[in-house]
Amino acid sequence: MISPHLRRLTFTTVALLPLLTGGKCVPYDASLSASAVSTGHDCEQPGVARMVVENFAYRIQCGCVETSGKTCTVSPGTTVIWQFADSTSHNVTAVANTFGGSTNQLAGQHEHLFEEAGAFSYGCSIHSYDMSGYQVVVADP
Ligand SMILES: [Cu+2]
Repeated sequence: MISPHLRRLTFTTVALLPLLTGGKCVPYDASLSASAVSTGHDCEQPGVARMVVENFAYRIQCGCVETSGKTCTVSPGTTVIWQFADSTSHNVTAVANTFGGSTNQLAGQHEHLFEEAGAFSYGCSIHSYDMSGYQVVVADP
């Protein structure tokens, strides 16, 4: 016979399993490397796309049509969130100031609500050699 304690432990594990594995999106988790984070999924919140800034690159996490690369396509009304997670400070700076930008950040996040259709180029003004040519494309689905 299974002890009540063991039964409760088993129940707890089974009950938590869907929470651990069933979500459509993988929210940002600093304990995971970029390669371990799934991409190309809807984010946990509607109307959001997430990028992680690490290894001198902006990587798509969720909410973009694309699963990788320098272009993130979203529909109007999407808030793009950049999570800073590198060992050095970076920023998000819009080319031609089309949507402004962030301060230089080592941690934390920067977000911008994209309401108008268009292509919005951005990069890191500190490391333009490595971190340029990125864009958010806002297009009707
Ligand atoms: Cu940078």
